[in-house]
Amino acid sequence: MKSFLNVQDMGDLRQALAEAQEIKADRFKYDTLGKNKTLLMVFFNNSLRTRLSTQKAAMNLGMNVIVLDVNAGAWKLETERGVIMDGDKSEHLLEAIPVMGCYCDVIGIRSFAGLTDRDYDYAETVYHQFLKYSGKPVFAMETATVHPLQAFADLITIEEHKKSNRPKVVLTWAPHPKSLPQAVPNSFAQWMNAADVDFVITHPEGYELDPKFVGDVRVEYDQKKAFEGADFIYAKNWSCPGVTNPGDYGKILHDYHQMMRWTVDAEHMSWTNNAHFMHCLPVRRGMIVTDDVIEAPTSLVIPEAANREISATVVLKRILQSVK
Ligand code: AN0
Ligand code: CP
Repeated sequence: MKSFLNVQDMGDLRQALAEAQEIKADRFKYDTLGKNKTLLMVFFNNSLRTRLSTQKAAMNLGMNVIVLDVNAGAWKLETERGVIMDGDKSEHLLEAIPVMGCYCDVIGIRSFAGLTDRDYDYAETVYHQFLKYSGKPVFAMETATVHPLQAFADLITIEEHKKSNRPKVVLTWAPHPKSLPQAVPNSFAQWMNAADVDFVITHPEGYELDPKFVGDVRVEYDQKKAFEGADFIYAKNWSCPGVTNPGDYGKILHDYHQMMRWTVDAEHMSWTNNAHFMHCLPVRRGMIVTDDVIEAPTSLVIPEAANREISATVVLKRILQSVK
């Protein structure tokens, strides 16, 4: 595997889940695979889970790890080509990337969405520049539009907790005071579409996700109807994807106080089939979900985070096997 961005890069999901199970049974099974190989993790944004779980995964495989926080200690980077660099940016990404490639064997990138230029974000411009100019295999640690390590960990978690062969999984929008990317819901939808689940999405009108990720999945604007019979509730906020109105890209469409009826509380959970609650974290309590729901025994937020180590170990193992 030379690039990990979409579910297709993973191939057969049954096989991927089998590898996840193998790693979970013995996470050090491939502890010499990464000997003398270096992972460089490049962060353009904050992170707790991705930073720790991906580093742990690399250590499981015997790799060395370098972490670069671009906004804390590196030169300020220009990302656009063709600009006259007379501002506050000292270095261009087009030199920085091949330089980074000199010091490592694999690169993980958290590039995040700018949420101002839809075309720039949805073209995954920064990720593809790394792929093109680093000369190394590259994987997404949440890019502008996708977060596949999260979606893979979520799929592993659903597989471990499902009570029927084809559980009902509901992705629900929930309120948040700041504009957030669509990367998590995009990847979650893409991976659920490829998995053997009954998948439904619910959100207020205007937050339609890009068809490239959701395909023809059922969108139910009535949150209560969507929740009926659900086995898993996956909550997440996202800003306007700008599918029907590109001018609204990255915006919050309504005053969030008006949207608080979308917060997942005990009444919402009572509409379901005693569903598990899921969220990728970090989560704002009282906005996305109430304390009682996230603290309930049916909440899977910590197992999901724990499975980030497993998903990252499988992905890095695949990458190392392909560069050997
Ligand atoms: C980020 C997001 O919504 O994409 C990271 C989630 C993994 N969340 C925040 O910035 C709060
Ligand atoms: N879920 C997740 O990716 O969290 P971080 O942003 O803390 O890495």
